[in-house]
Amino acid sequence: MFSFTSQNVYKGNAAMFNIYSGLDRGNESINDGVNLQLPSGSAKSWGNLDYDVNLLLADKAFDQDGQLFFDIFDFDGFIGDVNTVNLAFNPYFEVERRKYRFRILNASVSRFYKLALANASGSPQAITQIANDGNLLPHPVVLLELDEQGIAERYDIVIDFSSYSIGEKLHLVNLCDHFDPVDAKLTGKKPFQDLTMAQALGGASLDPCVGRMLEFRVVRNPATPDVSRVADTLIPNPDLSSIPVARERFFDFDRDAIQTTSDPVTSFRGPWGIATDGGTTLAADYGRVSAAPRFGTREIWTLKGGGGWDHPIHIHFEEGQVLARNGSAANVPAWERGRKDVYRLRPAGTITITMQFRDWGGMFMEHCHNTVHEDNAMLLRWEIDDSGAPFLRPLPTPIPTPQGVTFEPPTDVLPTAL
Ligand SMILES: [Cu+2]
Repeated sequence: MFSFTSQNVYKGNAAMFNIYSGLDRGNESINDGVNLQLPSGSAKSWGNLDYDVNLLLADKAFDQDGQLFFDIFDFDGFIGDVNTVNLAFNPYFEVERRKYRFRILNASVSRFYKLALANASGSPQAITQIANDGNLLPHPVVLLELDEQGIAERYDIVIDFSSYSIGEKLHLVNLCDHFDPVDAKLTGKKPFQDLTMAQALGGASLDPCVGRMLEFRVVRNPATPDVSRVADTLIPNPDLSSIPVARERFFDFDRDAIQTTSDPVTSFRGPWGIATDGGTTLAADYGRVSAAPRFGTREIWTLKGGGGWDHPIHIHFEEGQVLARNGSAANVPAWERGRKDVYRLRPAGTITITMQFRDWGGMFMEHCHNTVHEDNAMLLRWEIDDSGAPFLRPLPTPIPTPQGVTFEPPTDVLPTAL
């Protein structure tokens, strides 16, 4: 029974967890040649949150009694008509005239966002993107609007409020429109269009979640000078070019999946599924092993999506570097050149990534993070078991119960996992 992620996320069971390192320490005043001094604060030795703020975005819908409304039977996805930030409706945030880091998580069930910063007159303002998913980028990227942000993607940005006046108001604005004019409804299939700032603020969209979604109020000067900075080099990517490519794999994310197993716990029904290396599109069974890269090796994986959809695909355990979109390295934007773990495929798009499978054996998941697609049943299991010692092969499938976990043999091991 693993098909309740969308409902749990929708109810608010989604959270953020900051991770620090020697370079990214959460203290902006320590200048030791290693610490990047990103906006954060200085009171504590690390992990200051004064100027390092998490923003959890999620759309909701309410019924006539003011209760959260959800439709579990729309397998395209669920789109709400009310934005929340950190689960607050119509929020504002008071800022000082200095730099802030915002860590932005799209914690929606099915909605994509596309954020930009507007000043009081509605003009787009500069944003510096410094991280994508779990890693700082090799270099910061200055943008007037962020890319579309799929479900579970994390974008870290720095906004410098020092050039604005006390009393001024700015807004984070959503430019991503999910209203499908053909079906005349909000659709979870994919973003219908991305609007300009003028269109988004001018009410051109029939999507109620397009437009201003977070207000910044510039209220005072900082008590002490802003010593934070955004260096030209953040964290370079690991160079994998000298590691041979052990194998290439191909995953096709599509509809009309079939199911070949019937385990009452591990096997689930579509309509969504994944085809591995040109095989059948299969609905999720986490007892089935679909791929088994060898420990320590590097592989190249290409992920492909169907035409009417956009799927943000989350690969667990190992982060990848994006090599190409639609077959071309030139299609990979600067803000996707760090290490990632959620990859928007875009409609009928492909994305090619490379990963080295380090540190641990074990079983891992790969799934669409449109959580309605994930629940119905766009998910597969892959594992690092090296065909035997020192690992168990295949790894037994854990069966969680309220009384504890038992284990059973896999229901299926695909030829692509041999
Ligand atoms: Cu999907």
